[in-house]
Amino acid sequence: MKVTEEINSEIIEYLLYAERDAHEVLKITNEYPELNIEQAYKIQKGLLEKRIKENNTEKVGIKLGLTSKAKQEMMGVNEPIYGDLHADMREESDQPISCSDLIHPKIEPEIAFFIEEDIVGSNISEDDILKATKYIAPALEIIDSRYKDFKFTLVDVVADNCSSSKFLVGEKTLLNEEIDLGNIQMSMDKNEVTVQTGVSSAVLGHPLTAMAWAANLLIENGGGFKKGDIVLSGAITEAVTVEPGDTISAEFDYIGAIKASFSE
Ligand code: 0L1
Ligand code: MG
Repeated sequence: MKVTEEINSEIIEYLLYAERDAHEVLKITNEYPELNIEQAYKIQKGLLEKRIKENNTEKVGIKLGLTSKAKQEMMGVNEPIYGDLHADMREESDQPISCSDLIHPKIEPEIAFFIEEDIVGSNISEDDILKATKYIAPALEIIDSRYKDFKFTLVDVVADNCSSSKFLVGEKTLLNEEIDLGNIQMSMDKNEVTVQTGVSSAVLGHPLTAMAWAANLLIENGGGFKKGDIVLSGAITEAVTVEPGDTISAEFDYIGAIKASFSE
């Protein structure tokens, strides 16, 4: 299918309006069933450029999605996906997050990587990622698909910046040899009841595997991890629904805990 500039702009406006107005919309593949993944990333790129202008914000990092085998199988794909994080998506633990501008938020525990130098070249390895990362931190990502009932195809979700909505990053820990990155146990509570437990190996076997995969694809697509980027490496467990009044806390081996609370 040929995606004209007009269709591109129309889809971008449709998805940005859904986010701005906090209302769910029908997935774009209902109207454009032949859209492919390359076209979806092109739509995502245009959407992110427009979002930056409209919200007077800037890119601060990248998030990886669909990094667990379980979620990939559920969607019938064998690759993760990526989207951007903007400064205005970042929240802090000491301020409740208002649900008034969210549609049907869910939260997931992740490990954040702080990139200290541009990652360039080809065949980026897990070791290259390690060398370029100085700190890691516990993180929570709030995803809020703009699509009705949180249901979509791969193409839909890529165009929608991979459901990105908000994120929180906790205190940084200097990456050191004592941290077994592929075996970080995590426990997440909702209102003081444990709702998810998991281990970092749920992220494609090892978060560095997911990071190296993303670095290579990003470079292939003309981007890449840059000095200063915060990268959310993918959910360790299934996402959990949140609503006003909820408090979520997640505790990780080696790197500590992080909390988020939600208000009307
Ligand atoms: O961050 C994520 O893993 C979400 C990716 C998109 C799929 C979803 O919204 O569940
Ligand atoms: Mg995520």
